[in-house]
Amino acid sequence: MSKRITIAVTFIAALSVVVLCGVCSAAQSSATKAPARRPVKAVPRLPVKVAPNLPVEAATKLPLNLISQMEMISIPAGSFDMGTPDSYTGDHNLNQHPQHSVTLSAYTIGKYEVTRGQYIEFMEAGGYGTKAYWSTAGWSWKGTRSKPDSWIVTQAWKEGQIFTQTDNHPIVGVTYYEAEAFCNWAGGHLPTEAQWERAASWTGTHANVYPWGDVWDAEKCNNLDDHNSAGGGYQYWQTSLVGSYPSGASPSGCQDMAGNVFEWCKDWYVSDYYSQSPANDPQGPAFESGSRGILRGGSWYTNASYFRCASRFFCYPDHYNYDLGFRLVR
Ligand SMILES: [Ca+2]
Repeated sequence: MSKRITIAVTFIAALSVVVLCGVCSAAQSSATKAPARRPVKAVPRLPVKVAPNLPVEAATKLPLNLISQMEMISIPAGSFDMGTPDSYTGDHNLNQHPQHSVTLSAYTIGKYEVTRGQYIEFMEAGGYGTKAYWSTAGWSWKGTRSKPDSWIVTQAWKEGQIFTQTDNHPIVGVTYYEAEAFCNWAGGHLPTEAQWERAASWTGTHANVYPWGDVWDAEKCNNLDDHNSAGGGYQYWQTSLVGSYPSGASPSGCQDMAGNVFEWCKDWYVSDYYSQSPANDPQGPAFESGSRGILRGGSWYTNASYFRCASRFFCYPDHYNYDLGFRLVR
């Protein structure tokens, strides 16, 4: 692209206030800082490790930096098993019961997480500043912002631990509201939880525990324990170029459903929703003041316990983080 917004600011000072947490301790601007909230989920305490500052990689692996080139996967109408069986008693199994059958209308979902290049296109087209693309709550939150607070090229998540984002890395540092506005501009919406989980897990007859199958394999996604130098996972503790783990694709062909970045879903979180949700095209509970958005899939910052397709996490919609992005549904 000939016209590009280039922001190459080392952001260590600004982000040094970020609480180290892979789920819900996102940086929050002082302008919108809310009263202190308890972390939603505890995360493992990580050992101190200094990562090398990678050179900017040539973003030529996949032509993903234009919205017109976004690859969408067609998901046919049908039913699938959503949630976690009662027999499962492992990590992060709360609020995923009962496992239940859900019927969805046909839809398409991004093969990859939305990239930084695609988000730049949205901004350059004027979408970020157009009220029509924002929810009422989102527009109110946006205020005078002209760009996300932390989508910069150089992500510094701890002093000495820095990684670099190219146009073909997933966008990070965007709130639920900013992800929602992008999707509206792109003619779609964030995945509902059901759409996300169906695309991540369903083989046609069986809900995989992980996108690729039922057995954890750290080399099939970008997570704390993988050693895939192509993806840049373990070596550098950073996002990877989208699509760097093709062997970890879901049965429907979506990539990085597990790992790389957590993904915002459209639904708002209520703990017992699965016991009352409609059987057809569930859209989640209604938004209320204090509602939290759903996150799915784990990230480069989390370990094995976060990657089951049925696992649910949640976070306030004005949070953003260096391991939090999203995917488009139309
Ligand atoms: Ca992901």
